Amino acid sequence: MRTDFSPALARQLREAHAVVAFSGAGISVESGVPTFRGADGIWTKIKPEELASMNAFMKNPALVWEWYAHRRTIIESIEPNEGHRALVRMERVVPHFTIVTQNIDNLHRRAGSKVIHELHGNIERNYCMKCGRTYRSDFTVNKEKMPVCTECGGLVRPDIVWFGEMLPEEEWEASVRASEEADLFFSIGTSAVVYPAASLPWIAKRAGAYVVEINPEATSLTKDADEFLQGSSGPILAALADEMERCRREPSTDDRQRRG
Ligand code: BV8
Ligand code: ZN
Repeated sequence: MRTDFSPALARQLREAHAVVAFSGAGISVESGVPTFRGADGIWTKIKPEELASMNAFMKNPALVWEWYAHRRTIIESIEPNEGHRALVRMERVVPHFTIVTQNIDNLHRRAGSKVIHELHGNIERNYCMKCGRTYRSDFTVNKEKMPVCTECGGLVRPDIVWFGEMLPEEEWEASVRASEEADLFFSIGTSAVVYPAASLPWIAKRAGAYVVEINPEATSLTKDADEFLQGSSGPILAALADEMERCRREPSTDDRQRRG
């Protein structure tokens, strides 16, 4: 188990009152979900605008649905990994713990995290573009025709934020607020290139948070992070959670002195 944390990080693990875990596709790699921009990433095979955009959906909805159905089958067949579970453990011992995820794979929720802001939507949800009625992911799609709403005949689309689309306002504002109030901000498994989500680590840093990046590779954030823990997120998050649980269970030395 890794315990060689810097004194600054060890102090944060012991004392941080408000913590944000900002996650990207990398946290789900150990569960078997491909990333977007990595060596075998999704975007290496197809261009995002061909499938993850409103134009693509209007041009060929069945193709876009099939692509999401394909990703959904991958996601439904896998489990959260030790990284997702480590964040659940942290949430239990930190007074204010917020997950802000760019992922649409629902794995944080399935792992048991409670406070989650989904900036780019969730592959389990779909909605009617006309009346807003929501449909679960088992909503069957008539491949010949556009998927339509049983209530009003409107188009039904995945509840996912495509390029050029606004992020859900409440989720975005809550994420900015949590980042501004964070003592400790983890950026986990994200290339930090998709805006506005990617601006959150800098928002946190400007507001005084200790920013820790967890990634096997350096990213555009690495030079500005307070710490860069290089490696796969699962084992690193598990070791951080171990340390957090250990030092928050035992009273710290100054607690003992205070208690006399
Ligand atoms: C918007 C849903 C306002 C689809 C996604 C020029 C400059 C700046 C911005 C822009 C620009 N041109 C356009 C924009 C805006 C655009 C944008 O940022 N484009 C980028 C690409 C330049 N943003 C938008 O359009 C956003 N909306 O701006 O609205 C607006 C509105 C109207 C008009 C104008 C403006 C909407 C963005 C949401 C797009 N939707 N996904 C789908 O998933 O099907 S984006 C997609 O990228 C996913 O959501 C993903 O979450 C997100 C970020 O990717 P990552 O999660 O970081 O994944 P990635 O593969 O990149 O990286 C994985 C990382 O994991 C790597 O670093 C790797 O090293 C690491 N890793 C690998 N293994 C492991 C690991 N880490 C840990 N452990 C491991 N084992
Ligand atoms: Zn409808």
